[in-house]
Amino acid sequence: MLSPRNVAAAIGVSESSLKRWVDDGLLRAARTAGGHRRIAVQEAVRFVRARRVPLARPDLLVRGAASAGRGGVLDGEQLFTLLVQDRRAEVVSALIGRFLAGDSLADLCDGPMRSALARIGELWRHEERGLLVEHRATDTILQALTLLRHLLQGPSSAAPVALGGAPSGDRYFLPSLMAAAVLADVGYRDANLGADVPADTFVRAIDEYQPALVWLSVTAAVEAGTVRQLLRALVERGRSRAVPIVGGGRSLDRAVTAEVGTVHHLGSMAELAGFARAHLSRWPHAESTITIRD
Ligand code: B12
Repeated sequence: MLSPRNVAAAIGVSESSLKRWVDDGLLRAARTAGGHRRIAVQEAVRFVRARRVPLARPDLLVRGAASAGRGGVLDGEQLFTLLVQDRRAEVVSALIGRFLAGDSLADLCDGPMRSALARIGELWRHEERGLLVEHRATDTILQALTLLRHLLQGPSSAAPVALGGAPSGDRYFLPSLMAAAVLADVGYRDANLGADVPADTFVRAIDEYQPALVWLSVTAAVEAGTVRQLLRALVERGRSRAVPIVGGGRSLDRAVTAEVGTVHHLGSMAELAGFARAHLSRWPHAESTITIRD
């Protein structure tokens, strides 16, 4: 929880202006036992993003978020350089800076993160250090995504659940983590099962979480039969409650999703966000309005 003075200094306005925004209901605050206003970091972040408020001192708002918070550009090329040079703190602060400047999580994933990782994925062919860089970069992106997720406003306990992961044999955990973060940004309670999920665990999780949406991300070259079987099991499990199954990832085969049918095969995090937002807008009446191809 932050004091009005801290939030005011982060934004670069006077404390009295900030207190007025609170009193006018623009910024939600709690009161301490002594009657002092306290603002949750997530609420301050929501306010800054929604109103596109330029930040004077983002580091006061989020530890580690530095000058990039003013909205400097971050393209795949710059992120690639920072990752190769293992400049972790700068990667994290640059990504958080873009997020605070109003970029959606989906834009960050499909943009700089995807393109920097694609270039890093080519290094091992030419350089001995390539694999080392790949492992380090994966961990750095993981740290940034984890921090970004903490900055999102937690969904209400009534929010629908989105559940997903990667199939057995697929050890890539970033794509599924990205999907989870993007869906949390849209307003779902995300239940990320992560990488390498056995099919029966996936099905059990559907029974347990009763999700409103299920995603499957396939990055490793998993056997088509494994993916087909898993998708069939997910479709079958979700059918009674008309739960949409959304598939994506570089190795998800269009022929397989077409064969299984009723799977929404999408190509990016932005498409996932768009689909999920439309689905959420129909919630809690989604059951009667979602049509599933058979
Ligand atoms: C990090 C990485 C690794 C890490 C994985 C760490 C981990 N546990 O996650 C390590 C070092 C272990 C690794 C190992 C290997 N890797 Co590797 N790896 C990568 C790398 C650099 C990034 C992968 C990643 O996380 N990308 C981030 C994701 C989010 O980006 P994306 O896949 O493009 O996903 C986008 C869309 O597909 C979509 N999307 C993804 N999921 C979903 C889900 C839904 C529902 C929706 C709607 C959309 C969606 O949105 C995303 C964002 O825009 C890629 C390069 C690349 N281009 O991605 C290579 C890459 C995947 N690896 C490759 C290879 C060859 C290997 C190795 C065999 C050899 C090697 N290079 O070391 C081993 C074997 C791994 C194995 N057992 O399968 C190849 C795959 C080639 C192929 N077609 O099979 C790639 C493409 C590199 C290359 N160009 O050669 N790798």
